Amino acid sequence: MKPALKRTLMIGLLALLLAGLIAGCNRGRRDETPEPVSAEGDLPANALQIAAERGLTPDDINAALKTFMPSGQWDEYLMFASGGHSGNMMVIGIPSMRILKHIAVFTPEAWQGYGFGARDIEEMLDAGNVNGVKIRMGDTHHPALSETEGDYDGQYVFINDKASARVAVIDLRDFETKQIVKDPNIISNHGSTFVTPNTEYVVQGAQYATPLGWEYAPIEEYEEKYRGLITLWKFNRETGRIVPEESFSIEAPPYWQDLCDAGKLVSDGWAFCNSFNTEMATGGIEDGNPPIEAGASQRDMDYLHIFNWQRAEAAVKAGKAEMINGMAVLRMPVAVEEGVLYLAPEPKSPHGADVTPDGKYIVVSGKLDPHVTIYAFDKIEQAIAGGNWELDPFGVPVLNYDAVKHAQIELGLGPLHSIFDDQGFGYTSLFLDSAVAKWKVGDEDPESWQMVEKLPVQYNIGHLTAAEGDTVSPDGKYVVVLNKWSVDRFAPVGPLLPQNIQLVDISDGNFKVIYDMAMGIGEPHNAQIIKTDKINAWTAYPEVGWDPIKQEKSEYATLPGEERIERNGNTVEIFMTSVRSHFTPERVRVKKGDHVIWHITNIETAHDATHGFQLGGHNISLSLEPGETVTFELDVSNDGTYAYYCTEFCSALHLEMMGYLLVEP
Ligand code: K7E
Ligand code: CUA
Repeated sequence: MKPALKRTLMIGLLALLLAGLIAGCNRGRRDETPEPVSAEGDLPANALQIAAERGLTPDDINAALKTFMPSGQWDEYLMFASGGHSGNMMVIGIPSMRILKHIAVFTPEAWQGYGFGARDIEEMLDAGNVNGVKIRMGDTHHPALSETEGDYDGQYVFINDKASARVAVIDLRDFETKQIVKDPNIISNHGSTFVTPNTEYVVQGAQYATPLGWEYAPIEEYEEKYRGLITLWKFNRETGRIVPEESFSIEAPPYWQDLCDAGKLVSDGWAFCNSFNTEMATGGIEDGNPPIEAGASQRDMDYLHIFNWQRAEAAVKAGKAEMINGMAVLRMPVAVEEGVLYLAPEPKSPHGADVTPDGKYIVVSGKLDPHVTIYAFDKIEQAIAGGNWELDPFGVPVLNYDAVKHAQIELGLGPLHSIFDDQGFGYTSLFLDSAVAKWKVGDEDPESWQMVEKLPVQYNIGHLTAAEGDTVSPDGKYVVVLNKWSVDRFAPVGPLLPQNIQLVDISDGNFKVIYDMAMGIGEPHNAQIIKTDKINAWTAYPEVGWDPIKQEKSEYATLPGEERIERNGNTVEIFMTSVRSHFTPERVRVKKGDHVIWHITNIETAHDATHGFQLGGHNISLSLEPGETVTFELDVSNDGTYAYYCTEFCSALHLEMMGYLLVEP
């Protein structure tokens, strides 16, 4: 037997042994359930004493009992929260509010080996570069779980980058980012991401208007040259990728499009984006103009954008779009002609537009208006069919407000976003009031839409979300409020404070905050909450030598015994394996000036047997999950002696899991 093969076999055996040990003590969920307490109250004798010593109220005890997660038990729900200007996304268990994962999306993240050398990931991040500028940050706002018939299906999640108008696709088999696409015609998005009911499209509304392609145009020519945009990114569920060639945009007036929601059931085929700054203020306080925030808040009404993506798709297929910077764009006059785009007045500087679970109503919150305004979809259809409109300055029909407005509910100050439960209630965040308003979702009778009660939250709530609360079948049970300010809620940590994410119990008629969670790694804007059992995540990649970006076996997969170093002129290619507690080969010799292509396959298949790889002095950090093959490339410009080592404490001999890169002068 060759010594190399013998060694590999020995290492393999050792790995198996260790894997067995780990599997033996790690069965996931608690499998031996101790006898639970009975309802008659056989609590430990000191329970009340502990509560008294800690100064807990009955409400506190109730909250603790509802959120405590016994060791080894799983949360019932997973919340996918944006990370705001951290550029990433978080997965949080509910009701425990434990952070389970920080998913790297737009911003490099060393722990996950994301954006520190791994070649496929660098290429994916580079697809989001703008005009040759390497973009390695983002501002994520609205995660959207993939849907089937208007219900979350647990397969994918999408999220936007507001700063550079990009959209990312994350595969929920491994919770990793697979694709980043850049809109070629806008530079900021906000009404993004939202999916159509079968994830045919990922919807993206723009925000700050620019000329299409963000080319230069004097700001004095704002009305002529600047434009808004709504993009429908076509999603292919089989490949798990957005298909830019089958995607298209709808040109819109240079109002600042804001949040969007897709119609569902009766309103399937339509989508709704509100907008602000229909004043078309552009600031210029230096030139004696009103400041932007005042200029953009002068009118009593802004415009809800109502568009039909199915008609738009048909018009694009019929060749009615124009290619602009490589993207099919339905220009405004065509969109109007084809019955794709309408507007409806909405009060005043609105923020959220949310469709009720039955798809019949659209709820709009005006930031500077104490009401939510409810539009009935059938009234919108009637107004469109009856031509009940006037034209805006860009020739887009503005439906008659009184004809489409169905009801208004006065909720309080600064309404932003709305979400729904399973008992026929809506919940709206009130930013200025620092409260959540609970209201009755009514019916055809406008009087049936009624305010119920208000819950103070701490403080200045932005979005709120509920268990499956924006699907066709909300679950109720929990609302999570994402507060912008925490002020005095947590121990001081310097001037930059965490946000305060609060869990609200809405089960059985309750309406109470039961958990405060300090969110110290980003400013989550929106979040979605899915039943944990809808997720079918892998515990290891399906085959050893897996390429997670392509989701297939890698051509560089290296199995035990196949490890080697190949030299071809100045290019050195390394085929390495990792297994507890060993990288093979252990010595890599190259010469200064060589180009190194380095593949590493983690040949482990055991649950949780991840290795990391960092190479000092070269900015290389990889995460090698069980079965994964990763490639990085390096121009070795400095001679010297460098250590590479495993960064995951994977075994008792983890510290010994290292090797030397010897760069000869
Ligand atoms: Cu912060 Cu939806 Cu971006 Cu409201 S958005 S809060
Ligand atoms: Cu592998 Cu530590």
